Amino acid sequence: MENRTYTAEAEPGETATVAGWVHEVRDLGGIAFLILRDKSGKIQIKFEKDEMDDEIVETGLDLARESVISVTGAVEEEPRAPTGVEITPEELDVIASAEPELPLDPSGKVDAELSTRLDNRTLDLRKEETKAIFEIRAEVLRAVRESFREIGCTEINTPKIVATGTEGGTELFPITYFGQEAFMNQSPQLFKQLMVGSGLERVFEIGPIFRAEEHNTPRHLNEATMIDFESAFIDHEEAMDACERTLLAAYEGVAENCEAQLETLGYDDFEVPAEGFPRLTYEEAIERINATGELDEQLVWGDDLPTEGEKALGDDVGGHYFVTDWPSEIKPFYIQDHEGGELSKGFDLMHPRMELVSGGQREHRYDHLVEGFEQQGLDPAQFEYYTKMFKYGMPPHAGWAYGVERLVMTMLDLGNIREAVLFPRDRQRLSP
Ligand code: ATP
Ligand code: AMO
Repeated sequence: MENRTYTAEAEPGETATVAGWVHEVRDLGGIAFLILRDKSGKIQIKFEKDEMDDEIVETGLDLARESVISVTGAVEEEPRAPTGVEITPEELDVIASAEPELPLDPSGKVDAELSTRLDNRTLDLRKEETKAIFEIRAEVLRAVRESFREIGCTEINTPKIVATGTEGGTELFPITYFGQEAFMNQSPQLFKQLMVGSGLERVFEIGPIFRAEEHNTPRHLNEATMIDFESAFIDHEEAMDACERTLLAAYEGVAENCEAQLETLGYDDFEVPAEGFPRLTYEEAIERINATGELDEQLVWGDDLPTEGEKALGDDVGGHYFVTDWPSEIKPFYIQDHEGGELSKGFDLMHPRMELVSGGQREHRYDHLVEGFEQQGLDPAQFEYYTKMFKYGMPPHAGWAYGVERLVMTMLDLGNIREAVLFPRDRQRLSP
């Protein structure tokens, strides 16, 4: 509709054509109002029954909520209208009528269960609050892309159908690839590393990853979106700097460009985190967790941090923080060790509620890399497509990956990661 005006842009004094959804119809007897909603907001349509074409009045007042219509008429100032302007229709077209019974109420007056909302995302995203979450998610991705460009990254896309896993064998989804065993990719890890050795040097990817997580939690998905970064000639400390900058860029973008959405979600105190996230070593982290007394059993060196431990430490630190110097044995083969081999150059970025990022300096020395495979019980022969490139000049490099949904979930304090994905994939949910 080329002559369509968004409701928010309808100027008093002009004749405008607006189009959208019937949000509400209120019949007060001699006068009736229809609230029309579109992407930009809402506008009041006034029906003065005695002064208007009977057919328009009848059609307008007969409409079921959520029907799609277009209205042409004079825009006038009206202080009693919700937005201060209203339209008196000269033409009203019913473009698509809706059934009177809706599976959920887009006006938000009646709450719906998350599963009902996920089954009816089209209607759910007609609600201001849900729409705001996805507009903010889009801003996060825009801001992150821009910040990558500022540091000279090239955006890449790597395959999602792969021959090997990288992040642990139990979480792989097997598929059949023309009679050959294949998997859905868990992470672009090996491909992004191959690209730092290429002429590109510094790359990022924003794309889907697939993990056959058996458990059903509020913070795990079976299909998630990862923001992966990898750069030649930097170490784990510099990678943490870039990781922090990326998070700050996302928060700054949202603070600057999503004021209306934040207001819709009720955040009048949205804050960009302060620079300089604390960097705790793994050893300090377990000591501090033990000191909180929140765990039934004290952690010992070599334990992974349990969920309750992460929460206790998060409360103690009170903001984002890195955990560094993890025991080598609990980090993957591609992470480089510190001198001596006991500690790794891997790190995690934590939000007080959960892990947001894993990253580290990578093992770029061919012999050490092959040794690492063997220590993890992996067959280096299966990874030859990857390891062989380490024989032809692989620079030192480091990188990391954010889960987009966890970033948005923690930023907006959402209760469930599924609220940050349009069509989540979990143990129960394969469609829509
Ligand atoms: P990663 O990105 O490495 O997966 P993560 O924060 O998801 O990081 P994992 O290392 O995957 O943590 O481990 C899964 C976490 O989920 C563990 O900390 C475990 O305690 C927790 N977990 C497993 N099953 C459940 C469950 N049913 N309910 C709540 N938490 C669970
Ligand atoms: P990791 O496995 O820690 O690291 O994943 C990186 C980040 O991705 C997010 N994430 C998930 N989000 C939702 N549901 C899931 N099932 C899920 N799994 C992971 C988390 C997590 O911190 N290759 C490394 C990264 C690297 O070293 O560059 C990796 O995949 O926010």
